[in-house]
Amino acid sequence: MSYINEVLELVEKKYPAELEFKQAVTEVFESLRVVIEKDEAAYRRDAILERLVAPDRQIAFRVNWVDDAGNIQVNNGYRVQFNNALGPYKGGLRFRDNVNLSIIKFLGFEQVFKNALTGLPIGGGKGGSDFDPKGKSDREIMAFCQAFVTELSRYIGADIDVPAGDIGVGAREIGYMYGQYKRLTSEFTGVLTGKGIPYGGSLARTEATGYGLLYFTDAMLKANGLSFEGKKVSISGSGNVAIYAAQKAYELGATVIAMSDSAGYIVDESGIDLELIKELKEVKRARISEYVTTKPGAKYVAGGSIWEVKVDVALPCATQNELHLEDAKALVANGCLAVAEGANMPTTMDATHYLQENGVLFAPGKASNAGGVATSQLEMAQNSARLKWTFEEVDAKLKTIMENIFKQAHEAAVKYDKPTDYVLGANVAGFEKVVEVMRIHGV
Ligand code: NDP
Ligand code: 2IT
Repeated sequence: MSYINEVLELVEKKYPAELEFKQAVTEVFESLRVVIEKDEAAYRRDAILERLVAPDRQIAFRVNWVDDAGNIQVNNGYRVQFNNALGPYKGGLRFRDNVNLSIIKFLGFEQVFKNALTGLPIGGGKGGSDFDPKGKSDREIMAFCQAFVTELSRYIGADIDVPAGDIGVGAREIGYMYGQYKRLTSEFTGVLTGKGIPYGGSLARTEATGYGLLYFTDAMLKANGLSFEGKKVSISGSGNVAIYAAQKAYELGATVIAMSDSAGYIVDESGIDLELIKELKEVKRARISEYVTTKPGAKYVAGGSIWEVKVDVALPCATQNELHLEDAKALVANGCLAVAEGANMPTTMDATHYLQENGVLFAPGKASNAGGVATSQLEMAQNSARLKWTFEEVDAKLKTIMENIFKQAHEAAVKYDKPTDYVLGANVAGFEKVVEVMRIHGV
């Protein structure tokens, strides 16, 4: 049996219930066949794939906190430190009711290759909790964040493991977690990124994932003789990544006509009013359905799939497995030119294959959404040097990093005779960097 199949079987046997983790491993390993099969004996001898699928360590802990009614609440907390070949573990924290070990492991596994693609010295990790921030008071959020970090603080550090935000974790949560970490340790270091600007955060980190997605996609479109100018765009989600993807899409001359949250989507053919979305989502923490009360010309569809909307470019920026085969068929039927992932693994494998087979340019998240973590590393660099770069400086570095990631994915795809297969290109380019250093470090 081929080495890749052997390790895929091993993963199936060891972790039968970890659906998302198995999906992420399968997707990466299928791309790696072209590389591994050229030199199978050496990869097998060094147990490279077995070592890549087993995190360095995975930490699971209990989080107790007290709600506003005085009741004790109990949640699960996780931090999976996946691989630190290239630098300290780095990756976000997700607070969402569906969080489990499989989701955190898939995110950590992806993060290893994503972080390698940035070219910056960061390893990969991920964490989070099944705590559901929806409907919680500000005090409850603070209480949870403090309890979570009280436990997490044992395992992290500016040179060990540096968490950041992800779904359900933004500037407010990072602020409460940083405050508690500081109280516990007396340290003022870059132990978390995505910090507020007044206490060590980097300018442009808030915008970075969305902007970076657009820089990558713009590079991909241009390499294929296309551009954003005059294009219609749909963006799923209306959180951090989606909002700043939309902002940069407008700057590049496109019109964003559809956005969503987990309850439904809106369509505004005249172009979504982004200031209104920011007010609803960043200030009021309201539902996207409220958009149509201010904009009666727009339409709200409860449930349903945003991918039914006819657009030139689709940007899934919400969550994993949100774009299915049926959605891919609808996009192709409507003449969509490109799909670029702002979220992690938003497109199912069969949907990805369908899009690629039907000539839709496809940007995999581990390449196209790497701008967030890249700018987190720029925040770490500023914290270590105890200085602050301007917005323009950080944004310029981000743009260069994203263009370089596109170049690496493109060149690796060309090398293996599949010039527009950026999934293959990104997986191979990230893998090669991590494996080179794993070998240097020995066992
Ligand atoms: P936010 O919490 O800011 O926003 C998440 C958005 O996605 C919300 O609009 C939310 O809607 C929606 N959403 C969440 N779950 C679902 C679901 N099951 N179905 C439909 N919509 C859903 O998170 P981010 O914007 O930070 O993250 C979005 C994605 O981008 C995630 O996959 C994350 O891993 C990825 N990512 C984030 C980075 C970052 O720097 N923040 C960096 C790289 C990737 P609702 O309000 O209804 O919950
Ligand atoms: O998925 C991701 O890359 C993130 N959530 C950002 C991680 C980070 O450390 O900034």
